[in-house]
Parts: sequence; structure tokens; C-alpha cells
Amino acid sequence: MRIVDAQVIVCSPGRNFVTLKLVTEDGVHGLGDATLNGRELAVASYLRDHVAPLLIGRDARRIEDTWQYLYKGAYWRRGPVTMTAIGAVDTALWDILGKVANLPVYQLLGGASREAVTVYAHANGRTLDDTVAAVGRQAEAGYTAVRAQCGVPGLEHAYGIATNDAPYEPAEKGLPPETVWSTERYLDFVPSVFDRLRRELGFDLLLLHDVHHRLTPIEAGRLGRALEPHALFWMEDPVPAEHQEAYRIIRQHTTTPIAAGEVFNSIFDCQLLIQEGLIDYIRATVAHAGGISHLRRIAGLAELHHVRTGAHGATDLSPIAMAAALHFDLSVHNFGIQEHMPHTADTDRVFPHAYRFERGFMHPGEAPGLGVEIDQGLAATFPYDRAYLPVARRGDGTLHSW
Ligand code: CS2
Ligand code: MG
Repeated sequence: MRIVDAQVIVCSPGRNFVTLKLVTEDGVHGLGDATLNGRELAVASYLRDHVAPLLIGRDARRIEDTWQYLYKGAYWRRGPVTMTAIGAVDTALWDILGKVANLPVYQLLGGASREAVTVYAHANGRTLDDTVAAVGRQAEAGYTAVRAQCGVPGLEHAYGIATNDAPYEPAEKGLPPETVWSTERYLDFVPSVFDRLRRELGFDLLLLHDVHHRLTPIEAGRLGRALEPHALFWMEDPVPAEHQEAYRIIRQHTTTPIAAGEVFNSIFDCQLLIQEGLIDYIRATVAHAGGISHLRRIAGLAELHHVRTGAHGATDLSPIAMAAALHFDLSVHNFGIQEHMPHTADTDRVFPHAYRFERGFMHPGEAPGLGVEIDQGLAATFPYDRAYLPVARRGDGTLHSW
């Protein structure tokens, strides 16, 4: 089962995606998502120029050895570009193994630990009224969990708010737009959003909120405490997490559950957070944290410490990453929740898939492998289109975490 071809496919059916396609001598192929939002071509080059030559001739069944070869063998370890590339290779090899075994990947991972995967939806609005209406619509669509983001009075832009009627999409065409941020206005306003949501919608619905790395630990402690009466399912990324010890301060001040890790690349980024029980949900993904193999390691460590998974699932992860996440979610014992943002119709046409959504739950389907394909002819009609995430500055012009 030698690998004979490794292709990197870049396309933009509404947004940019990088896909790795590995082909074996028997003509079986596997797919991996290598999309790193705003830095896509760096991963494409890493794979095409440095990884593909190493894969040709390797046995596609040696998933663990290939992972170690690309990780330890590079000498330069970790980092988003390297780990996204390794993740794509790993995911593609699991896809191949599933196809050869004629089994969906979740069966290779130990089988289903649950009937279906609980997913949370996004709801956002520029005003409080719009946000409450958006959350209500997602609840009516059958979601049992909804992430609520609201525009902040006095701020032109807030994270997570759609600029038009289309679903929220973080990247924007061209060069990075600049936005203005005020911690004071945000902290003042957010508790009133959840107060209103709970008063109008009650406590049955699970509510989540993404702070998007904007606060300091003591500010995060204050927000978490203010949100306690509204019983959030989680408060996400309250602070930038390079300094894991900083989460101790948040924990000392609030019992609001904490989720972190969509930007993490390896188990080392969350080792202390997990081992000290400083978070409740780990958001590392298949795409950016070294693939299915490495994510399972992270989940294994998390399970020992009562931390559950809550994988990132924004639209900048392609349907290949979504499929891989669902196989992982269905199988892993300490699954918590999965983020779900529907892709554009063009993206769904480029990546036909077996996974399905039904009233708040998803399932990866029973197709062998990951159950997702890429229509390369159609993909070629959507060429790469440069786009960046915005940046944020405080009122005086100081750069702030976006
Ligand atoms: C996010 C994303 O889904 C989330 O929770 O924080 O919207 C994130 O901003 C993007 O994935 C960045 O590429
Ligand atoms: Mg997030």
C-alpha cells in the first residue's frame, strides 16, 4: 500500500481551502484539510515542497510512524503551519485506511460512544433585539445549544457579528480590515445580553459565548462571575492562552465553565490547562492540532482530568475537517460538544459528504473512510482569493488581540 501521489489542491468556493490528496498504488485516495485561515499558502507550500517528497513510497498503513517521522523528523517542532500540514497527512491516511477496511473511520477509532454528535449553532446580531431573535431562530431549527454574540453599543465592530444577512464569516477579502475595541464597553454590556436571553428563552437552551482572547485574566474572572446567574455552557477563550498559568486567576474567581484551544497546535499547548483542571472543554481540532492521531492523545489526557472535548468547527475548516471531527466526536468517550457552522452551497458542492445534520445533532454517516470527497473539476473553477482575518486596536491605536 505505497503512496504514489500527493497533491495539494487550493480552492475558494466562497472562502479559501487547502486540501491534501494522497493516492496509493492501488488507486485508493485519502483527503486531509490543510486550511490555515489567512496563511493558507504557507501550508500549501510546506506540503507541496517539503512533505510530498517524503511521502512517496511510504506504506499508507503506517499512520503513527508517518506522524512521528513528520514531527520528529523535521527537527523544527510544532507551530500552526507544521501541525496543520501533519494533520492533513494524518487525516488523509485514516481516510485511506477506512476505505481499504470498508469501514467508516469512527469504527476504526473504537466505534460509536453515542448515537449522534450534539452540535452548537452560531447566533449573532448587531443589536440585542436582533441577537435574541437569532438565538430563537436557531432554537426553533432544533439546536439544543447556541453560541450568542452581540454587537456592543458604541463599537462599530464586535467579534462574531455578520455584516450582512449571510452567516458570520471571519475572513475578509483583500488586506486585513482594522476594527476598534473597548474592553470597558464590552464588559459593561455582555451580562445584559445573557440576562435578556435567559429571561426570554428560559434555561433549557444551552448558551455559549466566545470572548475571542480579548481580556486579561482578572477581567475574565469578573465577566465569568457576572455571567454565573445565566448558567452558560461555556465562556470561550477568555484570554490569550500562551501563558497557561494565567488561567489559575480566572478559576479563582468564577465557576463559569471555560473552553479554550481552537488555536492550539499540540498537547503541549494545553498540558497545564488540562492537568490542573483550569479548563472544562478543549477546543483543539483535527485540522490544526496534528490530525486525528494527535487529537486522540489530547482527548486521552483530558479524560483523566474531567475535561471534555468541544472541537472548533468554524467555516474556515473545510468539510473534510468537519467529517474527521464527527468521526472523532462520535467515538471519543469524553466528548462534550461540537461547533457547527454550515458551509456555503458552493463549498458543499465542491466537497460532497456523507455527514448529516438533523435537529441539533450530526452524524458522520456510514461511508467507508471519512465519507467526504472533493470535486477537483469544480474546485478548479474557484481559484484562490486572498483574504485575511481582521485586526483590532484600542481607541488610542494600540494593537489588541482580535
Ligand atoms: C472562532 C472562529 O468559531 C470560533 O469559535 O473563534 O470564528 C475563529 O475566529 C476563526 O476560526 C478564525 O479563523
Ligand atoms: Mg472561538
